Amino acid sequence: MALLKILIFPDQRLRTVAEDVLEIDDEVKKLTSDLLETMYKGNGIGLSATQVNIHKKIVVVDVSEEKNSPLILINPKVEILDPEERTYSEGCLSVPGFYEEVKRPSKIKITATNLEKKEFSIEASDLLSVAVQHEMDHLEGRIFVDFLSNLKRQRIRQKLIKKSKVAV
Ligand code: QAP
Ligand code: CO
Repeated sequence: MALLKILIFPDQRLRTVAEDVLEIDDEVKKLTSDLLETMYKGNGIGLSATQVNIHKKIVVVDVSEEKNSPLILINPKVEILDPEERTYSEGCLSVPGFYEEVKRPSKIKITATNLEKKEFSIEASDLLSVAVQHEMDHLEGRIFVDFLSNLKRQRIRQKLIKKSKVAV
């Protein structure tokens, strides 16, 4: 297992569109395990491969209280079951220290492949639905700050740029 370095907004590499995983091999298995370790270490509930500069369609999510229910989604696809939007305060390990309200469809159906190469589908609402939509956005190069006003996004951008200059 290894901790991975997370790209911080406005790093342009977060805008890369991920490619399909063609084969679930040892490299993919190692990556999912490293993603989970990195997510748990950062007290996150979701992390995408994009955020660690690996541009493959892999996300991990764990919305359980005990942090013992990892969900691994390879080549995930989403279908909206209830388009009525719900507002949730979202954060992101790539946007540390900022939480803002985002509206998304409330209920979705996710179809993905697991590490056993089996396709599976689950229905999600509430936090799981938000987390999966947020993580799948990363695979398309989208970040939750894209849903905010230009002013809010620019403020977050400037603050994170300043912080990265003093931190290193
Ligand atoms: C996406 O985000 C998410 O700012 C996952 O200082 C978040 O795990 C979906 C985190 C909320 C739905 C609701 C953020 C950790 C973790 C921070 C995360 C921070 C430390 C964010
Ligand atoms: Co995120």
